Order: sequence, then C-alpha cells, then structure tokens
Amino acid sequence: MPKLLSPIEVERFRSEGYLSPIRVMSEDEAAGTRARLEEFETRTGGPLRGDLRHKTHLLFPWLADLVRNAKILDAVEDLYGPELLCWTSNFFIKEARNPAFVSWHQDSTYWGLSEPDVVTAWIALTPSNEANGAMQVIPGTHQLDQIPHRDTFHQHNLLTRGQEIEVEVDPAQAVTLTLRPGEMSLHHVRLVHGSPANPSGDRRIGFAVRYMPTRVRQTAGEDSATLVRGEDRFHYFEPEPRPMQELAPEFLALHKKIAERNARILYRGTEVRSYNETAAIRG
Ligand SMILES: O=C(O)CCC(=O)C(=O)O
Repeated sequence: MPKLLSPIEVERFRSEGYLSPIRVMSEDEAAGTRARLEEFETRTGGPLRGDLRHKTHLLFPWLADLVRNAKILDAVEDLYGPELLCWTSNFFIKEARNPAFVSWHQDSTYWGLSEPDVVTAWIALTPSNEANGAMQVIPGTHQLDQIPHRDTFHQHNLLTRGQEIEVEVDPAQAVTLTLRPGEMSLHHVRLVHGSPANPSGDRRIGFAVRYMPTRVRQTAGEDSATLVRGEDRFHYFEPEPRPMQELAPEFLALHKKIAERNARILYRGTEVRSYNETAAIRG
C-alpha cells in the first residue's frame, strides 16, 4: 500500500520519469524557509555561493528537518522502499533578471552512483513557472541509457561543469514543471531536464534533495550520506550527523571536508578542485 502516491502516480513515475506538483508544506512554511535563507544571506553579505549551496542540510537545522520532511519521504518510499539515504542537497537559486540557466542534462552523468535508482525532490521556496525559469523535463527520457555529455563550464550555467547532453533536444517535447511555494516535483536521475533564465523581477529558489535506497553505492571515491528513513544495512556511505544548531564549528569543518571530497568526484577528469572555483568563474 503506497504511503503518499497513488498506484497510478507510481506507475506514471515509472513510465514518464517525473511527478509534479506534490504539496509537501504550506505556502507559509515555504515563505518561512525562504525568509531563513535570506536572513542568513543578508547577515553574510549576499547570495549563498560556492560550497554553501551544496549539502546545506549539514549546516542548518531547518534544512536538516526539510530533508527529513515526512511527506517527501513517504513519496520517495513509495518509489524506492523504506530504507533511504539523502545523498546530497543543492540550492538552485536564480536571481531576478539574471542569465543563469541549466542546460539539458541527465543528473546521473557525473554522480558516480552504481545504479539509476535515485530521485530528486525539487522543493519550490518561491513560485517556479514559465515566467521565472522553471525546470523543464522531456518525459520518458529516463528510460534511455546514459547519454554522452560535453562540459562547457559556461559562465551562466548553474551545473557543476556546465555539462549538456550531446544530442539535440526537441523543445516541443518539453514539459514545464509549474510549482507554487511548498510544492515539489520528483524527477528520475536519468530524466533529461534543464531550465531557462529568470527574466522576472523576483528570485526563483529551489532546494533539490537527492534520495536513493541504501543499496546504491558510490563508484568514484569515498563518499558520505544522511540516513533519512529506516536502517542502513549496507554501510556504503559514511553516515552524516544531524546539525542541532546553525553553523556549529565542527559541522562547518565536516561540511568543508565533505564538499572537497564531493568536488573530487563531480569534477573528476578536469582541473577544477572545488565548487568555489566554478562559483568564482560565475562571478
Ligand atoms: O533548478 C533548476 O532549474 C534545475 C535543477 C536541476 O537540474 C536538478 O535539480 O537536477
């Protein structure tokens, strides 16, 4: 018996590779989460950058709670069972009237994970729609194998390596995932997706959380993950602790170590050594 999704939705995810929209918190709660992020940004002098956009759930208790949100986990459990890891989380922030975009890609390309049983919960902290650069997907493409990608390191591309798939995408096939604050979409790690720039007058903020069953391994180096539901009987990933206070020194040190190690996996085969280097290129 599924916990949150209907059997038809589970079937749709299997055939189309995504589901959207799914409400996981109220609009007020989403506004509260945005306010916490922006209070931190104001305090520290500007938009969240570099390392701080990744695995931020290891630094802020309110994001540690979000990656453990019961509705999100119920939906993910319906797809991948009751023993779940959060592999990483990433803020995708597009500033108002900004050229930042995301090229067409498959998430699986550089993640080094042993199998494509990985799903992203993309949680909207602002509206996300055609007017502000919402995510677009090409339904059914998760059933393709891994497609070759080329790295562009384009200045305005929000992806680590600016990677894009090496085959033409027919924009007529694209579906825009329109979300209200507090709703999420779910997409499969092999689904082809991307998003255009945000020409609107407000920021578009998404928090993307990557979940997988505990049986998935990292094949490209040492790695860690957060157990968010059930038991980890495989121990393929170093377990990550839960932060109880904001930016505790020991968590900042751990986060730095993990970010450097993750960067070695994600940028392998290139000269880049850290997320902060590509953040610097992007200005
Ligand atoms: O936020 C976006 O527009 C793209 C997000 C994305 O590529 C992802 O979550 O995998």
